[in-house]
Amino acid sequence: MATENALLNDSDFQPIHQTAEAQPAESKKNGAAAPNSAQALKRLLIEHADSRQIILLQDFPDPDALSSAWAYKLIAAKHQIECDIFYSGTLSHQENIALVKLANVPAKRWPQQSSEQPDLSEYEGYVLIDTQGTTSQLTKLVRAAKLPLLVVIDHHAPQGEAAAELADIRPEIRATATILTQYLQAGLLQLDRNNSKHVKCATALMHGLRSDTNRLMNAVEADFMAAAYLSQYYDPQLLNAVLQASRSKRVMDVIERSLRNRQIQNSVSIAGVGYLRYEDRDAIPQAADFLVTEENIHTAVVYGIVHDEDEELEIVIGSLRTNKITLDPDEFIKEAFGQDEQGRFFGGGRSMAGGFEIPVGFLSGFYENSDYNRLKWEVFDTQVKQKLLRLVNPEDGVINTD
Ligand SMILES: [Mn+2]
Repeated sequence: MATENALLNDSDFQPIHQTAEAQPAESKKNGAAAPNSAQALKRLLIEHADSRQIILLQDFPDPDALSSAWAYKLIAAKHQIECDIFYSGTLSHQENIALVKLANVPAKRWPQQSSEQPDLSEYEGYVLIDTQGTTSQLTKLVRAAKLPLLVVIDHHAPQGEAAAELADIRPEIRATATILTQYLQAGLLQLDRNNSKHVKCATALMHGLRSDTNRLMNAVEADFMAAAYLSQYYDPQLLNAVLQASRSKRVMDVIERSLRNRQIQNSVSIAGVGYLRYEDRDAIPQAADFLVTEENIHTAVVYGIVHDEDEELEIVIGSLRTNKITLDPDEFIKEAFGQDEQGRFFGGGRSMAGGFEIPVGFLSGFYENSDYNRLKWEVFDTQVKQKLLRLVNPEDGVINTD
């Protein structure tokens, strides 16, 4: 999965939202409700009534994607359109797992076994939500099956290419959940407080829009309006339960390792955490979030080797967090690790956060209790540290590997 797509899936790589000034003239300032797109969607659903659609999410779906897809599915069901929601990666963050379990979000992982995979010819077309297809491994499957792209609903900056029957892409809005809520408000589906599915979906949307706006800190007027609307239907206790989702012991162990292994230079905290399982990859950004809270530290970088048990595939994954306004995570990561043979950068970032993925390639393969694992980790650990410290501490250059 060490493709550029996998790289783009890390939430650290979400394209930076355009500022209000950079919007095209026709889109309204602060993303005010666009009644036309709701009506256009309604027309499309009427035209495609009585069919099946497949909704694709980014490989590591977040609450914004999961809740928005669910809202679309409920809206489409009113027109006898049955939607299946798929993603190809894993649910890693404990809050996402809790959201799916507690609220029964009907999203499924794409089966690895081809015998269990759905027959794509049964679908009339595919729908992209909270992505424009560049962050999903499944895009190539549906394209190969010649499924038409029916709808794109997203708030990331336009990625070009995808020609859809209906595209509602509004970068001025901070969450796709806001766009879906606007559809609900425009009458595409009347929520009912006595319908438990509706209440759960409204709760999921509230969670989605809160998490994409840093608990409404980065919200624009449209997001607040959507939250106000959802406040009539959502279940605050359920939302609280999702937010209280506790970290697994393995995630705690990774955080503990990062704390123990951290090396501090020039107010930068750097920690290698060794091997971790694919499902626990989200422990790395969580550890970086934690390390950056230490006194006199402005930036933290945490990395480890993630291994996938069935695929014998290993990737070095790292996350950067910074509070330093003058440090551009995108520039820092690109400068530190450079590009691969194809000219692709090993990582990048957005404001305050960045990440990188470096394939282990030929050296992949995890052997139980072997020296090989330890040696391999030492090599990668030294190399990653070297690259980072060259930037953090340009004078000394060479590092002590003790
Ligand atoms: Mn989003």
